[in-house]
Amino acid sequence: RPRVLSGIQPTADSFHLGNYLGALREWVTLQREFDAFYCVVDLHAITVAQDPAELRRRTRVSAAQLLALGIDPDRSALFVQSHVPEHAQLSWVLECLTGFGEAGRMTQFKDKSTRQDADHVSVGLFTYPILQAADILVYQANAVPVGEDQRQHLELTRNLAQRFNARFGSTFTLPEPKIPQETAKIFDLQDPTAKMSKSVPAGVVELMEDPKRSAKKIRSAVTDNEREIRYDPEAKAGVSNLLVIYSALTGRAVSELEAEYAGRGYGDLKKDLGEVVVEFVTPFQDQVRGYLDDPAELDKILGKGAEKARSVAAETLRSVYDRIGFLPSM
Ligand code: AQP
Repeated sequence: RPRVLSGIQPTADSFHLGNYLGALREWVTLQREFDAFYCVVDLHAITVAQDPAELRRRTRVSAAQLLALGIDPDRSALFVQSHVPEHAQLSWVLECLTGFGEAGRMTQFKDKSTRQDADHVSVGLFTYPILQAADILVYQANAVPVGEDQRQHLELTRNLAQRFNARFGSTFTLPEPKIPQETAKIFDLQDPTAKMSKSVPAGVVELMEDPKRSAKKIRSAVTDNEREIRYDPEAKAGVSNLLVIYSALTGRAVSELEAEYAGRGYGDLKKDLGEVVVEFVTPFQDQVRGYLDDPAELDKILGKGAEKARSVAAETLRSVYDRIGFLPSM
């Protein structure tokens, strides 16, 4: 079966609606057709400072959320990145194939590094996309479900795979990004021209927050001075973002929603979408709490996932080490 890999950082108490609609929803769907490897990327998390106890807690919270969203650990390998050392080992090899200028062109690094002063920006943040390439290539993944913001990193991954293959012989599968069409980029509710992002948490709907708070955030979403409920991302970014979220959570077409809300006010749309979100997150949160009530079981699931992942990753690393000329260890 073809393989799929994706990861998410354990850097918040909750995933947000952008993570879910841009990527995680697709993770759940793809596990039916693909041999899936899904990880909580704690190595990526430490590219910015983390409190150790918080990181450990959030790693479990992240895994619990993935299970509650429908990742089936009997089907997919669900694991923690640091439990599979081959990610970091392959990353080093790929770093040695990456040009400094090439890494410097990554726009996410540029965006994130300009938010802090230079002494607080780690070298790890700079090499983050190379570790991400290793995450993907070590499983020979065919597909990578991610949001639009990851497109450039996927391109780097493909370039590194091609470069390695050209220099050392065909070794890596070239992965394709799987970026959803409608929900590739969910926007911030307070600034609908910016990506919904936990780093700038003005208008972010968190899946684990009090559902009443989410509904309130949606009711106070920034829209525009017109009255018409119409999908037009250029002229009506706020309303269009709400329609996309509504459509994705209910499975109803945007055109159907436009027709239903024709002649009605933004207040109606926001109130109804708030209810849709509450209905979605309430049972989800109950399930997450259920998984967190039994951390030993959760750790067991993650242990099993890591074992499965490691058997695949170790094989790739062995062949990489051999091709680059490392002496086999006896
Ligand atoms: N707003 C978004 N719309 C669509 N997809 C999104 N993703 C993130 N934000 C949006 C996708 O979520 C997945 C997990 O990404 P991550 O581990 O990089 O998560 P993150 O970086 O912690 O999430 P943020 O909020 O984007 O944090 P910052 O701002 O710190 O980078 C990825 O597939 C991503 O595309």
